[in-house]
Amino acid sequence: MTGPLLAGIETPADLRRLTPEDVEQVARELRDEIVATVSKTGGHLASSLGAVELLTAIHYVFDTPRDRLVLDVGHQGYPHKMLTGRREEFDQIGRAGGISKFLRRSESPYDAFGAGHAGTSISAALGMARAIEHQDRDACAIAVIGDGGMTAGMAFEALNHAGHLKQKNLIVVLNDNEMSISPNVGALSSYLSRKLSTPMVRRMKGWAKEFLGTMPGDMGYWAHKAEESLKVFFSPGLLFEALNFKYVGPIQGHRVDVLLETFANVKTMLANGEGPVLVHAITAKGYGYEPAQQDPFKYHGVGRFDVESGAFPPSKPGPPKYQNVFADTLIRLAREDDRIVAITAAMADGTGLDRFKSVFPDRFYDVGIAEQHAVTFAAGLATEGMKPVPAIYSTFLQRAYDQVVHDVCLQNLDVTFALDRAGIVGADGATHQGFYDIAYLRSLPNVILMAPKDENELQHMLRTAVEYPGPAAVRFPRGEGFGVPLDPEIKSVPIGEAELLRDGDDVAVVAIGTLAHAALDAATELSAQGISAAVMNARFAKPLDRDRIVALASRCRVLVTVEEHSALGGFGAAVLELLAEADVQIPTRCLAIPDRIVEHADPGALRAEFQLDADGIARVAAALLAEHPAR
Ligand SMILES: Cc1ncc(C[n+]2csc(CCOP(=O)(O)OP(=O)(O)O)c2C)c(N)n1
Repeated sequence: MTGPLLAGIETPADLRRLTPEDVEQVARELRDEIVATVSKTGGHLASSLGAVELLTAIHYVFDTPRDRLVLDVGHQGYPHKMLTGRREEFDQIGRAGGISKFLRRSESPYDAFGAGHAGTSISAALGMARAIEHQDRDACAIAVIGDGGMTAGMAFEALNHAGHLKQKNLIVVLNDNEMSISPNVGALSSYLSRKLSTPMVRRMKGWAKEFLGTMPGDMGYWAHKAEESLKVFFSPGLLFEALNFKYVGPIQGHRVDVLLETFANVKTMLANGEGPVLVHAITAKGYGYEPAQQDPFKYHGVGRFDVESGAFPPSKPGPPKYQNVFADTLIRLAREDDRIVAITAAMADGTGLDRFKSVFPDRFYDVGIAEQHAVTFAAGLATEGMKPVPAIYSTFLQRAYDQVVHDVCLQNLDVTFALDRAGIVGADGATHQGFYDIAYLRSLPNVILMAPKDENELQHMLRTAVEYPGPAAVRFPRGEGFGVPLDPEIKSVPIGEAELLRDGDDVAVVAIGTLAHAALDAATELSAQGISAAVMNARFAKPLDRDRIVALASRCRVLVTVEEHSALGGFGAAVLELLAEADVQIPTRCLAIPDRIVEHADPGALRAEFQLDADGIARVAAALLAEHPAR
């Protein structure tokens, strides 16, 4: 269903051959095709629709890829992908072997910088702009960042540095739709908001005129002056001008004519040495597709839907999602203990904490896309005797590593980290995989780290973590639980205690997290082959249950560890360290995510590929046993 103009665009050079009037038509065709395709593939709909005109105009006016275009997060990049030679592959977005939902340098020379996490674009573009200058090339770097992305501390670090350098070939385009995934939060967001700069400024200008009009002499002139300075004072530009940026805006981000003219002017400004420039474009998330524009939150990341009505297929009743069990449990615990407060970094919906917010609005904090601040804010709360629970995806807590080390663990503060999306994430791919948290946490002092085998154990572990007086983390996966019954009473788990789920004496399978279930199924398969397998649910990656693991390893012939985490520095590595230290010699295989980049694919297929399913575990265990028939 590719439109006639779009069909002729293989690269932005083809776009540049069109007339400015045609560019509007290209934008319309892009929008239709994005809606039609995403309705079948799923993906980031509303953000991409909101950036259609912006990205098309940038590719038209600037000479990409010579001029470097850096998109923050990359989730709004679908129009960019379609204009840069990936239209044919677009229906495979997020599928195994298909193009990524975010940006990858390996995917296209037009993806100047890989993305997936928010807040990085200005730093990267500044680095590029600087390199271009070092190498005496004639080009610029353009960062496109949302008002959500702008809440990331890194964005300000970069603005500060760019302003200091007075980087002449740098453009920052602020794509301001007042939305993060949910409505954006923060003082900056209200500062940027038109609500401040229109009716209120008008009222203030009126008062000023009235007041000055009562003054004698040449006050008409001064009234006019005052009006002007009020306009500047309340213009969102002041902040950026103070950081040495030339501020252009606010402009209407869906008017192709306005965008083309503005970017052409900005190009001239750069040529005149007036950079860095910040272009403030006002856009509407979901623009041009009525259902998404009405409810951009619902259409931020979508599955399949019906284009005509905007309706999603009815969700099949299934087991509860981990995030919801987490949030519901936290609500129950918070009813008992008013020291508990919940913190999210712009993921109230994804973490389930929107439920907590509706029950305890005063004990809920959305800090914006600011994981570093979230962690140190939690640390501060903990110093005063509160029990903060930052719920942050495993992949996003990476951003706040030093805060975890320096502010929480070294001070042994009572912070509970709820690490959602730990393990394989599926369509979101490499940037979002939760593969490193065991490694990055277990090396830290004071922290305890657990992973539940199912949603019922998640409840108990959350209580354990909250009651533990120091830093504690619970990692749990994306998606639905197993549908196991949830114990009505939430009991804490003894710290560092593993549980033997099944006894056996040939093979010891020691699993952490939800793969304990696959390990149990593997044991059933092995017993059909006459192999007796014990299955242990380790529960804790730190502290390990030394006694139980050593006892089991001492009486079995081979050992297999299982985890949905990187093999390097993970749970299996911890078990090997323990066995070495305890002088237990046992042939061992560690099943884990291999040391390579794992792209988007179906989670089940990836588990099978890495032998992290029942068949794989059974196969590895049987082969290991065959290699070591006697001990
Ligand atoms: C470090 C980090 N934290 C959280 C996220 C999850 N996330 C993806 S998009 C998004 C909102 C981005 O909002 P904005 O930059 O305004 O773009 P919009 O979707 O509104 O166009 C968030 C919070 C992320 N990608 N990276």
